[in-house]
Amino acid sequence: MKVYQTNEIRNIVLIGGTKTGKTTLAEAMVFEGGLITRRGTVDDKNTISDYRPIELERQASVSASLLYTLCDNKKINIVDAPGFDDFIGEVIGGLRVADTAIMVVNAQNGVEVGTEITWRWAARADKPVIFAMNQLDLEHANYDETLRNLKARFGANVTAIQYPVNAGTGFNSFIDLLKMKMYKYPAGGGKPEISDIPADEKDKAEEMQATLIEELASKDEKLMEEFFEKGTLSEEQINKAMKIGLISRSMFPVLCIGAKHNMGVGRLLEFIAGAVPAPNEMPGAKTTEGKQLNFKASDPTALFIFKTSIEAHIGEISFFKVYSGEIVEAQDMINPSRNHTKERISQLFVVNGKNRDKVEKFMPGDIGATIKLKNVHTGNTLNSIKNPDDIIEPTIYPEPKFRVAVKAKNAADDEKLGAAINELARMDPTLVFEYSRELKQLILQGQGELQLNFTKWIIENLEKISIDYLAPRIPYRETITKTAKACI
Ligand SMILES: Nc1nc2c(ncn2[C@@H]2O[C@H](COP(=O)(O)OP(=O)(O)OP(=O)(O)O)[C@@H](O)[C@H]2O)c(=O)[nH]1
Ligand SMILES: [Mg+2]
Repeated sequence: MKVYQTNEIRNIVLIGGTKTGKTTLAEAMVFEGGLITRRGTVDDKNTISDYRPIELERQASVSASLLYTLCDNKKINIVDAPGFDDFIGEVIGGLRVADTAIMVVNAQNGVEVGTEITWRWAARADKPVIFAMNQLDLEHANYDETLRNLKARFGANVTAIQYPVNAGTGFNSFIDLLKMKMYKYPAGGGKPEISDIPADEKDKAEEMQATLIEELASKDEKLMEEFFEKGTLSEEQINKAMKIGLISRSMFPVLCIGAKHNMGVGRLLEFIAGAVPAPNEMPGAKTTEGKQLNFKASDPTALFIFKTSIEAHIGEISFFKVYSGEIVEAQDMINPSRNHTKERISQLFVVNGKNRDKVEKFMPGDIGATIKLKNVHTGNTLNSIKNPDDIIEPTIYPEPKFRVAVKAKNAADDEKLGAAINELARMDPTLVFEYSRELKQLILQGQGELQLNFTKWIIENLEKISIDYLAPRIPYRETITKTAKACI
């Protein structure tokens, strides 16, 4: 595979409420880029992103997947995050390394609890947000109402750059206000027919475009001058202004999608390739000592491990983003957070959900994976030997909300269970594990019941230890309930 340079890389994370179509959209993006020849569906349990048995059983994502696609000579790395709030740690990890969040919204339901929660995390991470209004083919899909809803919740900077001509059953066309063209998709989706805007949509499209272009021009003084002179902006100028608006979070564009039928997906990719920031157009990482890492290829290498998972037949996989320098196979690295442990990067992979391909090198800003590291926790920094001490600022995760006591079914497994849970907690920072001397129980805490069920599934299926979850014991403490007089 070609080695992509920093300016040829785009990093996005798909976030939003449950079942808004993030995984379906990810599959369509990878398909559009020609990296898979058949589009799987969540309903047929054959997407490349939702592949863990528990995801197939529940038909929902429980763990973020890394994928990538190609468009206009750009490599677009995609983190497909789960929508369920229990897995918010996966959203936070994804937001940490992505340069832009794609907020997927169900056009029938509008803003949902998950939309609000993930919006807040995107704002906290100070990342650009693009709205992908999906499921426009649902019977009660209502674009105008959902757009009003988005503006009411997230501000007037939420701006339509496309609108559907026929939302609801039979949806197949939208008007693109940047291209001033109509995109019409064949039944079953695929390549659109791109044509002039029909006469009965012209007035509406022109009015919406005028507002949009004026708003874009306001992002940059020079563009504003040019806009007043010529009355319009070129595509290149539009992309430049859009990028300024995205980075400063003063423009949140809304695009039209029908992910299930692959409608609008190719155009979304083109928009990402042209208008969203490359990694080095966003602030780099800061170290705990205040040093700035700036995605320079000639600097010493620094990798940030944003996710660790255990995969059947492979073991532990570490997912990283390169914040400075280059990383090549067989490179020796140092982990300053684990007593300066030495780690050898034996193999490097580009990952597309359940598929992996070996590569020799990653440039700064890129996201990839490696295996067989000895002692690396999620959130650790791996440095080249030239800069062994830099620690990239850690990600802040929420406090646990839910707790259970854990017991091995077979007492002989107790020690193995302790080791396994410790390992899981170091991979997932939202899991907290302790032995309570007071309760004499192993206590596991997390974000919710579903997350702890997923943890149980890993312990039983991948670690091969049968366990029970019990209610934590109530601590017995003597309480003074009435006053008494003592005779001295
Ligand atoms: N009609 C219609 N259904 C869709 C569309 N996109 C997704 N779906 C369906 O919506 C359901 C949820 O899709 P997913 O892709 O799993 O949604 P998700 O956001 O990844 O879900 P979680 O990861 O569990 O939060 C599935 O049954 C999809 O087939 C769409 O554009 N139109
Ligand atoms: Mg999903």
